[in-house]
Amino acid sequence: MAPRACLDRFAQDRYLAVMRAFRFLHMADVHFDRSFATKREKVRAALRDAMEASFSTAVDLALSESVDAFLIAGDLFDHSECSYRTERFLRTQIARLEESGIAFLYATGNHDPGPATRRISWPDGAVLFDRGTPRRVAIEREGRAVGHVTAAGHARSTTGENLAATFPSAPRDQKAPEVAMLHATVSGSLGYAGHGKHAPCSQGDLIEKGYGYWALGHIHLRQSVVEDAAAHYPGGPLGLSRRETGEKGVLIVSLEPGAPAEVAFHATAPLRWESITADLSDVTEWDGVQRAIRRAIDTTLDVPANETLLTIWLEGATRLATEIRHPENTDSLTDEILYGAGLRDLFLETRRLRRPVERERFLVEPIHSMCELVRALRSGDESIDSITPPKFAGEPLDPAGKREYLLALLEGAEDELVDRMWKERS
Ligand SMILES: [Mn+2]
Repeated sequence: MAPRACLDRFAQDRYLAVMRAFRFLHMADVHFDRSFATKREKVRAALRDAMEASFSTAVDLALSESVDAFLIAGDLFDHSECSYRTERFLRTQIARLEESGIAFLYATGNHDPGPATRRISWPDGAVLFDRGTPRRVAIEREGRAVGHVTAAGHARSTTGENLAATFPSAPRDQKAPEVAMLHATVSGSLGYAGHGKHAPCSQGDLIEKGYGYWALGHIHLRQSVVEDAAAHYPGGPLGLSRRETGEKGVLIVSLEPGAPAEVAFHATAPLRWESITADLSDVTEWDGVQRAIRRAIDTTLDVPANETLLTIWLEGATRLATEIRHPENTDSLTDEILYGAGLRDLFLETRRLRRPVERERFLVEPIHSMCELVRALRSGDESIDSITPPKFAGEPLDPAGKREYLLALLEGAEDELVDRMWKERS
């Protein structure tokens, strides 16, 4: 094995030297010093460790892949303060890159705009883009340019202007590839509706500039956003909440002038969030509840339990629905399943549980009219905006976010209504 591996390595180095491929690691949305929303302190500490572990695994990868540059497309920090521990950690990691001649480039995002990053003592070699004006830097390897990166940062926490449109067109007839880096909201990307419109731009804005690759950040869902050009969101190197499920990591990109970018995802996160459902239909006693949940875990979770922070959506109609929803019962059940299954963390979602109801009760007034109203709201026949308060928990929400939230609340509302109103009648 060893001689072959050496030969491959040698061949690869020769290939790089001849073809002048520009190879880099693309990361975004690390959100260092994030406060994680889980009530278990041990889990919060584990997530913090996992964030550093994922970052240092990415640095290991950059070293073993001999990339030319390490790119971070914004939101390296969760907020404008950087903890002592994080600063020390980052400086150590950037020093490891520098020792291997790998350039470190970081463009700020909406969470860590301009002034925040200036408080940190960055190593001399680190290249920061913390202003909104695009700047182009050459990435050199052994004295010659192997690629160029043009990037801009967010100077303030709210940047409503189209920063991508202010980028110069990529210079033509260059021997080395041209890369652009930006923290931006590209319209039409998966999940973009739920995001603040920070540095909004269109896919066309990216295509027309002529770069070989756009290293994007902001949307945490890994994806290629443009069909006719290489423009990618890597997602974060660690899931930050129950909504950010699945493998998390970084992209290794290889780029040659005039050729399509080669983009490979590498998982680096040691912990992950997952979400599954457990059907409790017709379950009538507590043992049955426990068994149904364990069965759902055994049959649908295909990753190691001790690396998983799991959300289980309990579904179906059961006479125990109200009992299960009682916080004390939910907590006891959570603890039992969590330790029994050896999970890292567990959240039981009970909102979709229903009590079994006899359908004829729906036909009795005023229950019937109430249920019709809920149905009309859900189907869009009745405007959901008419029952929407302007703010939720003091925060203004965009219309799409409000609608999504209210529709989630209305899930199973008919059964709930029948259940409550019937009791009042009898
Ligand atoms: Mn962001």
